[in-house]
Amino acid sequence: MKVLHRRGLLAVGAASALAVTGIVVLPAVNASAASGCRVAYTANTWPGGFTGNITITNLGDAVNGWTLGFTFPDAGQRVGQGWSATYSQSGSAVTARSLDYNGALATGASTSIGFNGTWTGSNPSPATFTLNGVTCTGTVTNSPTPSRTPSQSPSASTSPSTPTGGTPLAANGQLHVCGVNLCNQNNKAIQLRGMSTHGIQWFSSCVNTASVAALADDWKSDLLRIAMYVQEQGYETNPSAFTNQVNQYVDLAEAKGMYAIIDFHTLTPGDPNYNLDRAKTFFAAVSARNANKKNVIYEIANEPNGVTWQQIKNYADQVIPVIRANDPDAVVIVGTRGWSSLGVSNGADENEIVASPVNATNIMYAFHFYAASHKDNYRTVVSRAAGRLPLFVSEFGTVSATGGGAVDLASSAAWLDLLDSKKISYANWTYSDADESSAAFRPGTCAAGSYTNPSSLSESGAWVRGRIRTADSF
Ligand code: IDC
Repeated sequence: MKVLHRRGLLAVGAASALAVTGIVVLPAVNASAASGCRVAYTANTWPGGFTGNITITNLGDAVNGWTLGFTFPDAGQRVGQGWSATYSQSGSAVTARSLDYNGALATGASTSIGFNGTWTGSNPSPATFTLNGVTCTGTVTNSPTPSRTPSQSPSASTSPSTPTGGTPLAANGQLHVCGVNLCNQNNKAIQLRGMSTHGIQWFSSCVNTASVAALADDWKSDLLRIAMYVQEQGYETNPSAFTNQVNQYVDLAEAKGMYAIIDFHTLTPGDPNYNLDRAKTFFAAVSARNANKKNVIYEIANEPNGVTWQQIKNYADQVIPVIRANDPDAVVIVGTRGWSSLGVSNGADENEIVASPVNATNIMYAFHFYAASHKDNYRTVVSRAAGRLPLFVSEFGTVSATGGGAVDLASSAAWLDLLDSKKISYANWTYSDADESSAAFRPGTCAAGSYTNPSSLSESGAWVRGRIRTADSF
């Protein structure tokens, strides 16, 4: 069992003071064919602590893997040690994900989970239970299967502003930069949350109709970043083939209503000007081909390193007009110094960009982080820079900057909470089954095509999926 938030481990033996028992049945938002659930919640509550027991009954079609969502009255009630599920909490919203052994629930089947918690303020009575995004009313609803369910998060299921259908692309249309934010066609500031491919020269087996469908429908992702390496057996070895491959992935994302970032994945050498001619050729081709699509965002240089901001700016000032000539309204992401750290990894910060911005409108600046390597000093800069520059976290990892090592969930949560609070969009490295801890899937998943099997997810993938599939507020 993994416990994400270990605050307040409690002695269960203290649970003698007060017993509260209740069955919670709440109003419905239903979304898929034959769905429905019933939740029975009982608790022992005493000053400052409580034990919650939840029995989930699946009334709809059989599920293979489930996510239970519920909300506390406010953020004063915290889930501590839990059992029979993987718990995470964001504000008042709690998510419990099934484990390997209890994820399969046939029609009518039940399973029980529980946790110890702490509370201040309001009594810790959870409300609005959802199972795989469908509110548990105790009844079954049959409805046509939509391409996406409207809501996965308990907090959002109570929010009237949440859209009740459609894809991210249908809801938002052509995007543009508005002040420091990304705005949709209604001029509303939005946040896109999604995944990055691994290098498409290595992991094309992980990008196909089924995997992209899983990303849209199971992960509720808004976004697919297409990481086209330029070196390392990438674009430079066969420009037309890689251009075609990228375009094909743009179409896969569009067909599922997701945005697509075309990432010109420069890494080594770190000076993007080394690839300036290739960039002009590539972006001329993809911007002409995709000019009429609304789902494309261009990222012109993944991670500049070993260069000054002026060299990056010089590159951007030459590549952006090539894109604009064909696709004038598309958002463009510009990499920043020090592996897109806003310069922090080189002892600088956003001031050098503010002092000398790229000569173009409708652009955002890339910030990348790896949660186990980049912590408070980076967060301080991002928090401040977010009020000064339009930022897009086009790549982040839950692990170290090597792409491996231990998953750091505490730092990852601190990061995503910050990004959520600033409406900064993000893509996680990687939607692949690479044999490294940053990959969302376990090795062998892509060959097997088992993208929606919960046991295919890595530790990182399970956690990131839980974050991404909460409801959007478009
Ligand atoms: C890593 C991959 C790894 C590959 C390596 C070299 O995870 O499998 O061998 O690149 O190409 C970045 C880069 C991204 C890195 C990633 C992890 O944008 O290409 O991927 N990372 O090291 N910046 C910071 C970390």
